[in-house]
Amino acid sequence: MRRIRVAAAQMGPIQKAETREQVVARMIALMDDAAGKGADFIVYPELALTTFFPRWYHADRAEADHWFEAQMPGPQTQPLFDRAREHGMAMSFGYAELTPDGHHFNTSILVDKSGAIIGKYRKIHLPGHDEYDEERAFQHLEKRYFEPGDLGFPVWRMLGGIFGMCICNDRRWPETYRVMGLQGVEMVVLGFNTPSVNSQKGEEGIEQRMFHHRLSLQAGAYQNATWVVAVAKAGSEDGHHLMGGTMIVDPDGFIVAQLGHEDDGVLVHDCDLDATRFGKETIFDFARHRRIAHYGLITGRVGAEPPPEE
Ligand code: CDT
Repeated sequence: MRRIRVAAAQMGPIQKAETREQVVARMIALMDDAAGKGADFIVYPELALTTFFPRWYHADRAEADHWFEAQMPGPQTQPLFDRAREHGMAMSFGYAELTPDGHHFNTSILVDKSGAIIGKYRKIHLPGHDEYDEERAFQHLEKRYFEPGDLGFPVWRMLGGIFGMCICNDRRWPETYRVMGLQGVEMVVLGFNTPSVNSQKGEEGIEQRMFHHRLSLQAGAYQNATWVVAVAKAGSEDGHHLMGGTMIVDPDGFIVAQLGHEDDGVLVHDCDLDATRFGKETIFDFARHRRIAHYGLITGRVGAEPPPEE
């Protein structure tokens, strides 16, 4: 048994006017709660330090730079790292990253229990659009403010296990999990900001969106025999509602814990990393069963190309 006690630290809404100091104080309160419950590892949402700013259009992209972190840890986030080290707790959280040479990424990091950043992931599947779209009920400008990630889907050894990260929309793509699965991942952690209504299809509401969320997580977990920990930023940010749905999925694809509210709160669960073994050694023993000679289109073709009509 290799038991990791994970705390999925859901965050309620972060309003535009909220400062980094206020948000970090909320994150520390969640961490203290998780520490009281004996957690080894705390996972926060995507873009945990700010409101989901890609819903706001700036004609001049540089005006959005104040949402980005040029340093990690920086003066405002250092207290979070300090508290994690005091608790001896590993952590992962998402933020908008501005690199020294001016690149912008939607990033998450993995921090070990000594407070050292041991892993970085930059979101690869960026949803939305890059110009103002008046057809949509609200904007989703991730393609305007971020570049696609350039680090692939690595995994890292930590706490006696193998961990990987992805971010929000990545969870809907089977390739995300499989690339990590091929490196033996035992726990995938991810944060998300998912509007509860489809901006291009008003009748697609929270029920359907929650179904697709669960479907994606459960399939990814089962097909790669890995734990999946998914953490929401939820509730109404300046009138824009994000769904909840913080949950933990086991390597058989079952939801073993979930939060039923949209506020700040921790969901704690003991995850046995050895529970990944059965699936990895039987039905999803990749070395025995995969047939890569037939998978070329997966990496050779981006969009669907149906055969010519007769
Ligand atoms: N943050 C993020 O990736 N959200 C997307 C919304 C998709 S609609 C453009 C998601 O997949 O949940």
